[in-house]
Amino acid sequence: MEKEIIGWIYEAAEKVKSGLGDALKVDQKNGRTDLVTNVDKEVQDFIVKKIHDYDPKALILGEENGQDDTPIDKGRVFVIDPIDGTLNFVMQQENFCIMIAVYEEGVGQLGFIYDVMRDELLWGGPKVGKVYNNKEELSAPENKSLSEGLIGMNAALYRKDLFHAQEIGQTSMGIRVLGCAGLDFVAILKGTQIGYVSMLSPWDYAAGTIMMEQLGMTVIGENQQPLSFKGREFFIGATQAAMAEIQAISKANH
Ligand code: 2AM
Ligand code: CA
Ligand code: CA
Ligand code: CA
Repeated sequence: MEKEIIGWIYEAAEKVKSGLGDALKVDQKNGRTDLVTNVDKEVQDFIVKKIHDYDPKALILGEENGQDDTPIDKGRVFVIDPIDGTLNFVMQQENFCIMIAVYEEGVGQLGFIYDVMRDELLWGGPKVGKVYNNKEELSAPENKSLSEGLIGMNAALYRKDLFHAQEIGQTSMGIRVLGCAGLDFVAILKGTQIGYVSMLSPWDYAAGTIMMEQLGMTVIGENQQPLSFKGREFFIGATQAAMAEIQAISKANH
């Protein structure tokens, strides 16, 4: 299955790159900074068609095209974020990625995050027992504490100081705001960030979560509960040491 998925991702990436050369059709979703383009929708449709040619019974949970409320817990579910970092895609023509995850009966089996412009594919999970950066196997990052590393954050969360984001940031070596959830996961998987604190939907965190857990790191959702896979929620993903410190900060301030 993983070979097929990697093939679809590379093919989709070619469409994305040629889409960048054409005039993008950009629409607003919820306000002037929440955008969707024709490429987001076309890439999702393309991947969904490939999935259904491969497995007609597979279910789809995807950000675009009205496929955003499929339950995760029954059957084989493909979770798709066709372009993660759409605002970067429109404004920078880089720093965006394609993400796919596969869940079977609610268990994450495979995650894929493809940084299209850097040609960097992080993929893996329980189905293959490993995580790869292109062809190279990744080893588990060092279990660094919050004060030893950089932490990714959502800008609004930091500015409004929700969930004690500012104290978390000040305890760390510094915050990073990448505008693309997938790239925060890539940084964590490579060991250049110790965590990520944000407000995310299932397609934002599915692939990254599967690979983080494969490498011994942890994630939690709203109210220190497991991720719900329903709608947008508070998200923390971190090394085990940093997660304990972040949770201690949250509890101390309650
Ligand atoms: P997207 O580009 O696929 O929408 C930006 O901070 C990051 O958070 C991107 O990965 C973006 O994914 C994601 N995100 C999740 N919910 C968002 C929202 N309501 N508005 C903007 N970005 C959102
Ligand atoms: Ca979006
Ligand atoms: Ca996204
Ligand atoms: Ca998206």
